[in-house]
Amino acid sequence: MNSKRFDKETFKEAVKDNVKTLYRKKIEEASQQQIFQAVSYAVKEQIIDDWLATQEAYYQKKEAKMVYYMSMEFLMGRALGNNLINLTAYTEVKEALDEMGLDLNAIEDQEPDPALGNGGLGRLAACFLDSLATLNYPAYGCGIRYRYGMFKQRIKDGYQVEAPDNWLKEGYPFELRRPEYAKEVRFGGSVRFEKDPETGRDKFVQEGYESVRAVPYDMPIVGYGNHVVNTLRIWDAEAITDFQLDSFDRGDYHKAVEQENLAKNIVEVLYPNDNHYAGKELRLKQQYFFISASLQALLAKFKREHGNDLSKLPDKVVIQMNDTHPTIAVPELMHLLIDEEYLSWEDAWEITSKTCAYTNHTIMAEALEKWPIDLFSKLLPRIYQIIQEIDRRFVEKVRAKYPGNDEKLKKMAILWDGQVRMANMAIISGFSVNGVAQLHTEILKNQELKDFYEMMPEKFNNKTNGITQRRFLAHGNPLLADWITARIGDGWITDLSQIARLKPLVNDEQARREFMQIKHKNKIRLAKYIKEHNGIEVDPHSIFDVQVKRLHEYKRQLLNILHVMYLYNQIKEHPEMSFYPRTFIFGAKAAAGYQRAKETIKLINSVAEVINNDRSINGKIKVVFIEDYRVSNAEMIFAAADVSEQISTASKEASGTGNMKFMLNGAPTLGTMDGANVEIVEEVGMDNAFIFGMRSEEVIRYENHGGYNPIDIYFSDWELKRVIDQLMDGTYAHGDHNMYKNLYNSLLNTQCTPRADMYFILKDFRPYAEAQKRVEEAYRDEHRWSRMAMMNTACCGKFTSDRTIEEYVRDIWKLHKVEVTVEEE
Ligand code: B1N
Repeated sequence: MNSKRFDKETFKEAVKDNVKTLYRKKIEEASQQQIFQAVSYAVKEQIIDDWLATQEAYYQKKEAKMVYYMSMEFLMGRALGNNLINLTAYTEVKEALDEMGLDLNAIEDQEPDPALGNGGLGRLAACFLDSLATLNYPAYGCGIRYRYGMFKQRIKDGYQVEAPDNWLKEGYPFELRRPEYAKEVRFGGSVRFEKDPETGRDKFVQEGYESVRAVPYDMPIVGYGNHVVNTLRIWDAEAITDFQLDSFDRGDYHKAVEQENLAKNIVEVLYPNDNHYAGKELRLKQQYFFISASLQALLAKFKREHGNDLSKLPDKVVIQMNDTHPTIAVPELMHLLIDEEYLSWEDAWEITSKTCAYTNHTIMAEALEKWPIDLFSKLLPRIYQIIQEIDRRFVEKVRAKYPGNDEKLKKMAILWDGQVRMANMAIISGFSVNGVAQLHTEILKNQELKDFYEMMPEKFNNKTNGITQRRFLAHGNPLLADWITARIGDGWITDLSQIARLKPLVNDEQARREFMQIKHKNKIRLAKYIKEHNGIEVDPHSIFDVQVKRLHEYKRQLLNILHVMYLYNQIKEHPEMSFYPRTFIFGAKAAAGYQRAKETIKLINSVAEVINNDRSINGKIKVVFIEDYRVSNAEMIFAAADVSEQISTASKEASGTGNMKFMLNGAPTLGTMDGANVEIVEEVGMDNAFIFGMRSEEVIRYENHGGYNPIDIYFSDWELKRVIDQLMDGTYAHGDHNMYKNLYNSLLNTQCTPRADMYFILKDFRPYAEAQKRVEEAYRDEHRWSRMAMMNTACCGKFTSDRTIEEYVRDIWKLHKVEVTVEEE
C-alpha cells in the first residue's frame, strides 16, 4: 500500500541527497552513523505526510475523542526498523539499500535505543501507542524527554557498572522540536488570594516561585499499514531567560541561576528504579513538570477545537494515568480549571473525576508513592491545598458511610501520617481503577484495595496486559514471521487471533520441523551475538533457558542461579548421570542502589566463570549473562529462547509481559501461577507449560501470619543446604567468604529485615528443580517439544496489546476509530 510512495529509486535518491545536505559527503564517504541519519530522515519524510493527514483527519472529525496516556516512562526501543515494518516498506527499503551496497540491519544497529523507561511498565506504554495507532484511535502519549535514559550496563569483574546513556549525542532523527507549544511550569513560592476588582471573586496568585519553560518534542507513532501517525509528546525543560517575577524579585541574579539549574536538573535523568519508590524531591518535580505542561497543552487544544465550554471535556478527552507517577494530574487539572478557567469547585470536580482513570501496576509495598507533606506542600503549595480539599470532602463521605470507623480512614484517606498517598488520591478521584492481569485485579479487590472496592466497586476493572506482535514477531523474528505468513496469510499482523490457525499444523510433521529449524537459526543468531559480546561459545543444540527482566528479589533470579549451582554439583558428583546440555541465559539491570540485586548479578557471573571454564563437565552447562539487556537485544533473545523463566513469587508479579513475548516466539513457560502466567496456561493448557510452586493464596496466607521459617527446609534438604552454604564457602568467590553474605542472610537470617526468605526461595526450590526435570524430559522428546513450542505460538492470540487496547476503549476510554486517507501519487 505504501509501496508506491516507497518507490525504490526515489528512496535511494533521497538517501543520497540527505547524505549530501546533512554532511556534504558522497555516500561512499559517509560513516555508518551518517547513513543511519540519512536513511532515517528519508523515512521520516514519508511519515510526515501521514502525520499531517492524521492530525487533519482528527481535526475534521470533531467528535473524535482522544486518549492522553500519561506516563513517566516510554520504553520505545529503536524506531527505524519498526517504522519501516509499520509503513509496510521494510522489504523494499532493505532491497533499495542492498542495491546501494548498504545493509539495513547494520544501519538499524546504529540507532541508540531510546530507553526512556525501566522495564515492563514503560514497555507496556510503548506497545499501547503502537496498538492505538494501528487500530485507528486518536491518542497522545505524554512523557519526559530525559537527557539520559536508562543507564548502559557494563559488567566489570562480574559486577554491574552503570554508564550514562547519552542517547541524544548524535541527534535523534525521529523527533520534532515544537517550541511554539512551549508552556511555563511553576514550582514553590506561596499562594495568595485577592479579590478580582472586575468580577469580585477570589483570584489565586502565586508569588515567589521558580519556573521553567517546558518545550515539547514530538515523535511519530506509526500505525500498521493504515496511514495513521499518532504522537508521543515528550517535554524538555529550558530556563526562562526573560523571566518575569514579582517586582521584588526582578533582576535577582541568584534566582536566574537557580532557574537555569532547575531546568537542567529536571529532565536530566530517568530514575532507574523499577517497582521501587525512592521519595526523591526531584522525582516529584519531574512528575509535576510534565503533567502541568501536558495538561496546559491539552486544555489549549481543547479550547481551540471545541470552544470554552469545559463541561464537554470528558466527552472529548480521557486521561489514563500509568500508575501513580502521573496522578498529580488530578489536582493540577483542578487547579487549571478553578484558577485559570474560573470554574467552581463542583464543576471542576465533575469534569476532573470524569476525565481521569488510573492503572495500578504493582502491589509491592515498597513501590507505593507516599510523599512527605512537608516536601510536597513546599514544592507545590497550591496543588497541596487542592489535595487537602479533595481529602476533606472524601473523609466527610467516609465518615458518613462508616460512622466512627477510623480504620477506614487509616486505610483510605489521602493525607495520613504526614504523607500524601498518591494511589488513594488516584482511586478517589478517577472514574476507573484497573489492574493488569486477572489475578492481580482480584488481589487488588480482595486484599490491597479491599476497602476502596467495597466503597466503590463500579470503578474496578481488569485489563490484562498485552504486547505488540509487530515489534516482537514481525520485526524481531523475521524468519518465523515469514513462515507464519506463508502458512496462514499476513492477517495476524493486525489480528493476532488468526494465529490460532497454526493449531492444526502442530500435527503436521513437516510444519513442526520447519518451525524448529527456524528456532534453531534464531539460536545460531543469538549464539553469534553471545560469542561477540561475551566471548562465550554456546551450543545452539543445547536448551536455551532464558530469564531476562529487571533484577528484583521477587522475580527470583536467585532461585534460578541456585538451581544452576545445584545442577553443577550433581553433574560433578555423578558424571555418568544423563543430562541434556543447557545454556542458562540471564539478562537484567539492577537499580543502582539495590545491593542484593547487584550481588545477584555478581553471583550469576561468578557461577558462569566457574562452570564455563570447568572442562570436566564437557560443556553440559553454560551460563551466560547478557550485558545491557534492552529492547533491541531482547527482540533477538525472545526469538531464540526454548524455555521462558517466569518464576516470581506468586502474587508479586502484577502481570509480566516478557512471558507473552516468549510465548509468541514459541517458548513454553516455566513458571509460577503468578500474574499473566495464569492466563497463559489457561490459553495454552497445563500440558504445554511447566508450572510449579506455591500459589498466591498460600503466599498471602503466610504473609498475613508473619511469614515462614526457611531454617526447617535448610536443615532437611542437604543438597539445597550445600548450595546455600556455597554462597559462604568461597566456591564462587575465589575463596572470599563475604562476597555473598547479604544474599545468604536474606535467605536464612531471621534478624534480616523484614523476614528471612521473604520470597520463598527455599520453599519453592524443590518444586522448581522438579519442574526443570520435566523440562528436560519434554525436550528430549523432539516430537513432543516441537508440538509444545508451536502450541505456545498458536495460542498467544489473547496477548496482543491490540486486544488490551480494544478493552480499554470499550470499557474506559470510549474512543471511536478515525480513518486516514492519503492520496497516493
Ligand atoms: O508493570 C508491568 C507489569 O507487567 C509488571 O508485572 C509490573 O512489575 C510492572 C515504579 C514500576 N509495576 N510497577 C512498576 C516501574 C517504575 C517505577 O518507578 C513502579 N513496574 C511495574 C506492566 O503492567
